[in-house]
Amino acid sequence: MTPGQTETVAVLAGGVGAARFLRGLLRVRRPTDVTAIVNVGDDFTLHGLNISPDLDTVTYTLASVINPETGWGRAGESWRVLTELGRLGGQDWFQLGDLDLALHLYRTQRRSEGASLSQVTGEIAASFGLELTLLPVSDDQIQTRITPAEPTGAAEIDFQDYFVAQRHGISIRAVRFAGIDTARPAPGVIEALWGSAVVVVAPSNPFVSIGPVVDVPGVREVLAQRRHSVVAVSPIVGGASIKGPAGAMMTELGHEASAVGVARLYAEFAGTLVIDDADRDLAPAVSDAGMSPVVADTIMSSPERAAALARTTLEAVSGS
Ligand code: FO1
Repeated sequence: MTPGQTETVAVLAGGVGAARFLRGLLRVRRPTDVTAIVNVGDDFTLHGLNISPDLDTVTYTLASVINPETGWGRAGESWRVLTELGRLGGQDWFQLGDLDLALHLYRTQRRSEGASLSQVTGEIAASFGLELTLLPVSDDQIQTRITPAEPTGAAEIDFQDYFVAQRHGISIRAVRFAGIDTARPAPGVIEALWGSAVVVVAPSNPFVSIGPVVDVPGVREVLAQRRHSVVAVSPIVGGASIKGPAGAMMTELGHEASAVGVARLYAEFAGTLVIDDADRDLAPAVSDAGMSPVVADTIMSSPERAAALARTTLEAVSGS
């Protein structure tokens, strides 16, 4: 460890759960000591616009402009464009509000000028006054693709078709990240993973949020080499996910929907797992799966509770 490194934290992040964890973390760490490395497997193009839902959820949450009811999109949003689009018979299944649309227009324009996703992400974060380092895991395209359990005509569907259009209400058989084999970590990702005192795997969906981050070539390898200082927070509490389909997905993909199932997925690259008070009895089985369990309140119903969880998470591996 080098001087100045003791406080630094890298966080592997999906959307809503990770954003709330990061909001808590920024109460106990200086923003300039934090790097968030965010999933881009959910990214897609709609109306010709480049949309990066997880990056935007993290940005809006940390900028305190997030819609608190949905956990995505802007607070105080208006919907004039979407309403008119619906009247025209356009695609209105994915709710893009007027303020949110401005961000997608900006990102798309900058990308068409040749800016990378990480450059644009930095510009957007700075425009909101954010001081942490916010990075997409890769500037290359990675697309999460879902195979439904029952053939629906299409063998595979896009992630947002599964998640939003079908309200993740169908059983799935497989998840694949198209393009990931040749994707390169974005500038700064590997450096942050090596250079931070602690790496946190946020309480995000292990398959569709953390999967497309750790499967980018090079990422899992770095984590595995320093797994003693990698700590994950279980997104599964009492056998179900706090939000979204993670619990159902674990069962459908042949895993145990519990903190123990999470431990079996993460043990190769993370040494410690924070599990909820409600799962206290699972601590010995988490240990048997190869991760040191730490029991804490993981329900981030307020920024204060999220800050307490962040502090416990960091202490679990650094004693800080
Ligand atoms: N999720 C929904 O369930 N319905 C939506 O209409 C929707 C719109 C949307 C717009 C912008 C954005 O950044 C996110 C949005 N999300 C919506 C959330 C998002 O698609 C998913 O939560 C993530 O991709 C999963 O992490």
